[in-house]
Amino acid sequence: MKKFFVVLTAGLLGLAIVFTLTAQEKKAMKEVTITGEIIDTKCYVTGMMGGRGEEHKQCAIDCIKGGLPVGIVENKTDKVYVVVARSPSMKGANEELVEYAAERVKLTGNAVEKGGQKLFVYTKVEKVE
Ligand SMILES: [Cu+2]
Repeated sequence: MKKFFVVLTAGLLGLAIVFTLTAQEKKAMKEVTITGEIIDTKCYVTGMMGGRGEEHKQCAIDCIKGGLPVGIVENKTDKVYVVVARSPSMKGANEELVEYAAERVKLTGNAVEKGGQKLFVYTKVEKVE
């Protein structure tokens, strides 16, 4: 009986959380796929060595390996997202995405915006040929 109440309480709590999500948060939970270039956000915003593209590729590799936040510039909109992995570990996306530095990829996941910060929480990456 005690177990039943624990399960019931957990269920109600879950429902309460679902119903308190704002419309914007619900939209952010929808999985989308975006296409864009993998960048290191520091060089992109400072324009260091051009900040993106083929001429900046080695710099992007070094910066992403070094731990600078990895991002994506969406092709269609030029919006920039800092990219993080959905994985439950505390690891960032740098280790996985460094091989795509300055390349075009498709990222699947959730685009989230809060306090002016755009974040893309991805579950899948594919190279665009
Ligand atoms: Cu760089």
